[in-house]
Amino acid sequence: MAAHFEIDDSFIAAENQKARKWVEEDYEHLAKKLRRQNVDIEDLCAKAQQFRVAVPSWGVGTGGTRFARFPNIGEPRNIFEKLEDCATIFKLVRSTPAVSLHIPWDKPDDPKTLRDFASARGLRFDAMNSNTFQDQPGQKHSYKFGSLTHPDKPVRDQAVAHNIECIEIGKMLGSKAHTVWIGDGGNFPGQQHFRHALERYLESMRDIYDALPDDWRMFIEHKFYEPAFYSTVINDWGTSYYCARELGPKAFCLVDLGHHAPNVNIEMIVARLIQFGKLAGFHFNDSKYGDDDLDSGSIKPFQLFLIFNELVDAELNKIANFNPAYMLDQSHNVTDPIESLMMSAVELVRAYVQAHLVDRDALTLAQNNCDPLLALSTLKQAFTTDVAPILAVARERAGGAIDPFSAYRHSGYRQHKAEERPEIKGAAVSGLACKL
Ligand code: LRH
Ligand code: MN
Repeated sequence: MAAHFEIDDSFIAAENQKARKWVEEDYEHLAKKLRRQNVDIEDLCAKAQQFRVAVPSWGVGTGGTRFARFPNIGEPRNIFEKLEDCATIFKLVRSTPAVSLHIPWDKPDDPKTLRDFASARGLRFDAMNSNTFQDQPGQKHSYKFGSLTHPDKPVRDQAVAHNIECIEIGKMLGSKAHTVWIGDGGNFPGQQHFRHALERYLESMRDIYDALPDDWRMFIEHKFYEPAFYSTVINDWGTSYYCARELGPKAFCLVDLGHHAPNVNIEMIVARLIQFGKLAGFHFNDSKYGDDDLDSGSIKPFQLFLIFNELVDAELNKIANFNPAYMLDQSHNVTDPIESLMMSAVELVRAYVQAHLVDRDALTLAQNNCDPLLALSTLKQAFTTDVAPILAVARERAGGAIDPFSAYRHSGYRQHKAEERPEIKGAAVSGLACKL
């Protein structure tokens, strides 16, 4: 395999040299400010260094819409090149050592070779994702009218077998979780029998659940619409929660931020799932209207903070069964996917550290004294604290870049990849030609 350009540690060290002076000044200034609030900046820096979020293999290729996809230069053409790009993100931001794969888009010819390629770059594999929302070439039964809930048993059996195959591949890759999102639903009133469709879903999911190794978890991902435009079988957290309860202790509810109607109080759904011990974790992204899959924190940063406020409250109170898996699930139609995924990972660490800045005693007091504005301003004080120096120092101490954005651009990585990865005319990278 021809030499592949990689950003090396000496380049990152040189880039950090340019930025060190300002970051140390800002860090010292913030440390003084936080000391007045009896907060030790070093505790927050350690929290930032511990934060982990998985990147989606399908996120490093350029996404599109049903209208068009505008390929970028140096697009990854296979799972190995996708992992190269994931490794570059990890090298610069240090909080993304895990990659979430989608099958069959990333189906490896030899799982061991893929696992070794990943671990040689410090990467491991997070939750697996099945795909019964597209028909594959040569597939016996179409998923046009559904998969795990299809009226015809042979179609459901085919979909169950595919999910079990994903779990088998995941076992060889070291994954410990399996995410099931299905687009099953109807476009017209009367098309589906709502109760029977859900019964068929549970029947199929029980077969998949039984194939899970003891130390695995199953993540049920709900979505209020699309690709079905009238009814969706697993449309909201309530239905997901009922199914997770029905299936058993290894089943949990995954919250994709874009899978809710505009203005739904997602942080409250998170608090419920935490309280019920069924929070699987997240597909982080942002949106203004539908499942827009925009960069995390780019549209509603305060909502992202409020979600992490619930997560940190649970973490500090050692809530039972609280072990959320954090993943990004985005589509990058007009940006360099590596830049978007880096910046999104940074936004998650920012929200997490700010949530750790909340004065929880003051908040509890305000809540118990029915003092709404004191409660809100206690949250806002944390949300409006610029923790960028902490995030930068945490990255640097972990061997990453103080300023990953400029370091990446200065590296010319994308241009190098354009030379190494001549575009295959008309070939779309396996994944979502248009991100649903
Ligand atoms: C569905 C979804 C799901 C993935 C797909 C790529 O909208 O969020 O998580 O399987 O995107
Ligand atoms: Mn998702």
